[in-house]
Amino acid sequence: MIETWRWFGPSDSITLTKIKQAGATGIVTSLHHVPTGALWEKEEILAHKKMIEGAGLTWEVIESIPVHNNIKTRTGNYQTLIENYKMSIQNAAECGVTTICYNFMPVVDWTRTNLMYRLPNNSHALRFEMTDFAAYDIYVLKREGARDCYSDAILTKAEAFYESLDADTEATLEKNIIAGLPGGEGSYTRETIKKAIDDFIQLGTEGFRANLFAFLKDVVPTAEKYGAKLCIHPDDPPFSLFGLPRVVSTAEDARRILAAYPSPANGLTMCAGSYGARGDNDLVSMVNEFHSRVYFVHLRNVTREEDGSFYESDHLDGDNDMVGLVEALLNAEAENNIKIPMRPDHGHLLEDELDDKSVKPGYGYMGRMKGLAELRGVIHAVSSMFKNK
Ligand code: DNO
Repeated sequence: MIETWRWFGPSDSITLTKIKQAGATGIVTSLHHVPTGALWEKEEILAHKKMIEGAGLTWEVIESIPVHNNIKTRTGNYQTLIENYKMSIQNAAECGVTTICYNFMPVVDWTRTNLMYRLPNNSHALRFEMTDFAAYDIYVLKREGARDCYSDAILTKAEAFYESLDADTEATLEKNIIAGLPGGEGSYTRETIKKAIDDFIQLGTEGFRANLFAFLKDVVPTAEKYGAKLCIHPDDPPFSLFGLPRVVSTAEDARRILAAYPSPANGLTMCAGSYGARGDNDLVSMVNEFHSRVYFVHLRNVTREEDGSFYESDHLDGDNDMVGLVEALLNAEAENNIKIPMRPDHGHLLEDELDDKSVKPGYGYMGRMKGLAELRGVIHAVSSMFKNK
């Protein structure tokens, strides 16, 4: 596997030098300064690549070329945006960056309710708490029909939680949910998110899926022609939020995406933490089934709770079988004669960085370095067991 690290560009306080010292050889990044929907110019791509290579690293994966909401809903200027997307793929591939991650989540990108969930050892993790989300949806956003989306048990807890909520905590909860997290798309106010939810909700699940498949039909031929590999990132979390349709949450969703446009250019990102937030997604069997089309991996673990809530555990802890997953990925590499870029996805906020305001939620240095080191150990151990077989 290729050890990579997500870098947010020249303004990232975790510099390329630090990344190299953490032991990663590859970079995962995007042109974060280019607005969603705009064309990625070759000059910009090459300038970014030069910085990375100047530090002795390689640009392994673009995460992401974001897909504009108008493409997801197929409204407004979506045809122009698709032309830009195709040209961006071509430009990236012609500059030698061929693995492109993207997502097709409606309205909000990855979502958490609590960015400072204290663990027993006093480090902090990211958490999605169903009760808090429901309280926001029902009582703060006051979305029509919101109550129908939750169980009676959650409704009762959400009401009590909302009653106990002070203004500051409510503002933080709102910011966490709708203002956008690092590397995520979409930042909303209460008014703009309501409008976006209305636009997407009326598509329904199959309508939204049809839009994803139409997008694949639009862009996969370009990727194929220029030797690029698209890899769709799953929904995070992998279940409906705000009553919105979700189409990249389960093994069956992934199966349908690959079948919708069977081409080596149409692949998957195995985000272990996203797919793994559902107990019915067996990550090992998913990698075994989709092995030739997994082009990028996020290695992260979660501890799930009964009601759908979860928090991000240590990389080797939690409910997903990380060692089994690494073994399946190494098998996939051997079988297809490829190297798959992996990145330690997120990390806990540790004492040393607690007061550092430049640290992005989930993307500190220490926590990710710890994750990478642990995962590196697993990769080495499992690989050497392969060799000794
Ligand atoms: C969160 C990330 C997401 C991801 C995008 C992919 O940490 O996994 O922001 O990059 O959803 O398009």
